[in-house]
Amino acid sequence: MPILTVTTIPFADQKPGTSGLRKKVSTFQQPHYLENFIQSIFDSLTGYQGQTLVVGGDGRYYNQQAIQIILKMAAANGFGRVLVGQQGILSTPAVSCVIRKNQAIGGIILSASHNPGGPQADFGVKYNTGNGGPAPEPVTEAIFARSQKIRQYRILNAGDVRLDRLGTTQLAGMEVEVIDPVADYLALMESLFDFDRIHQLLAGGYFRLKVDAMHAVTGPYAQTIFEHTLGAPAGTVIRGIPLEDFGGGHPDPNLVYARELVGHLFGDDAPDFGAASDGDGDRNLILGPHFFVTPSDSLAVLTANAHLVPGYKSGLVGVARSMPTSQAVDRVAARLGIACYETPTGWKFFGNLLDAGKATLCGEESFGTGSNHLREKDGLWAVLFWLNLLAVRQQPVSQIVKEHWQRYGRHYYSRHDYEGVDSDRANALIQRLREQIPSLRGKHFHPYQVEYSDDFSYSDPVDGSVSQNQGIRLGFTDGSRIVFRLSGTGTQGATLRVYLERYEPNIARHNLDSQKALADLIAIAEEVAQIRSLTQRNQPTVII
Ligand code: VG1
Ligand code: CO
Repeated sequence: MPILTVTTIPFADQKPGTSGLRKKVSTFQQPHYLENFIQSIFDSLTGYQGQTLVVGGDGRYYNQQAIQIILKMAAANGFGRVLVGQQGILSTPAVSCVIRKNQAIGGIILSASHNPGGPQADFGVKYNTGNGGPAPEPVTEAIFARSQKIRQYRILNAGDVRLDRLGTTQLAGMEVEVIDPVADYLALMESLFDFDRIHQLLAGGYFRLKVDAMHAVTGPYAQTIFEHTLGAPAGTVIRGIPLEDFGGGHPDPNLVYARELVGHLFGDDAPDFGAASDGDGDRNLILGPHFFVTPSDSLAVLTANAHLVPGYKSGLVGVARSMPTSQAVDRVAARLGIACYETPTGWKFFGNLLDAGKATLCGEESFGTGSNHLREKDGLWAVLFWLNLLAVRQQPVSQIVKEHWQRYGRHYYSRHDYEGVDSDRANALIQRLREQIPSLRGKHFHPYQVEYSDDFSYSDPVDGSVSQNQGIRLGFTDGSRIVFRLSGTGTQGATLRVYLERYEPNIARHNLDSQKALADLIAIAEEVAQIRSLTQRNQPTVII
């Protein structure tokens, strides 16, 4: 089979964002576009000859075509073996798991995560390194730099590889092994959680679970784990079949996009526990009957209860959260006497802390939670962690969270997203805020006073790398915060995210509606940032 060396020219826009390169499908379908980016990944690696690569995706439109291109390029570039999920399916946490288990040099995940799929929608490519985690910034910068100079790529002139059957085939001297996407991941989960106890809970007939896989990658994982292994009845998993366009939905597990599940949990005869995952299976939504657990609270509750779960009963070395995530987990860490790290948004910043043994649990306000079992956030892991807690504590979700607030105080939290804003306007808003930073310090906004304001900068405690301009923070003297930043995962215009947090120690005031509890801070955010006039939007597109 001949190896072709194809002449190409760079595309200017191949800079990875918060989580990989995300563009419209039509952008990826341009001649040479995907090939340039893949060759840029390979060119920025050293010593990949003969090594193992893991490839899989969330099942969205163009997943299988992209995998065929990658297999032929990997063979032409001299990789020794590629492990690929059956039908091209591998969730992001499963890729992390398979890389680690097989000591692969890295993995390529075809996903735009929570972004919609289909011919008119989005596609994405993420590269994960040998530790199983998202490529850190120096690596993504090297890939981008390479993409700006690329002049040729190598690809095999060969027919497609069958991805529907398990087993090994040869592609010009490279082994292609089609693997069961679920098996290794299930084994890892069994090693962390008390499956017998969760089985008793789910098969007992009195506890009802509903899991919304949103027609994305988690369907086969959730069905195997909950229905076939843990005894939950058939029908527990809804929207369980991965579809190329996610059934027209938006696979973002929040109260807006997981509408059907929310309907069940907030309806009459609500199940005892509800959960949803995003497109590539790395995020989670946790619901009890008529009760929503914010992701920031979820991280704090898991940290406080980790000793009840087999995989974590010997203790946590530390925790880490992204900067905009609420400080609820900080209070738990302080009480446990363990370190708490604050990183920029994006899972890639947790990798060094996990590798260095400085953190056990990590989380983000954007419905991502995970631990040192992998180097990715992990949606079903979080669901299993909660089910393990529920099986041990035998209390409703709301009671567990309310008792947590009683012990630690409540962090009211919300994020307001303004999606699809004109990029120039969004950049001008952030620039204007940046200029105001010095003059905001000490300023009074009744009843709050600004204690600090800055543009968050992170120095990695392991490798010393510095990441600047990670979000404008306004911190108030009572611990409340407002954070402004622009999303790095969108494909159209800009998304402004405004994060709001207020601490309430008084138990008598723990049952307010979040938006009401945060009303003063919402007004301050508007006053300081002039969101309405500068974005020309009267209200957020999404409030979570
Ligand atoms: C968003 C979230 C961030 C998350 C990232 C990737 O990034 O805020 O917390 O890590 O998505 O998640 P941004 O830059 O749009 O705010 V995933 O599951 O979409 O790969
Ligand atoms: Co995701």
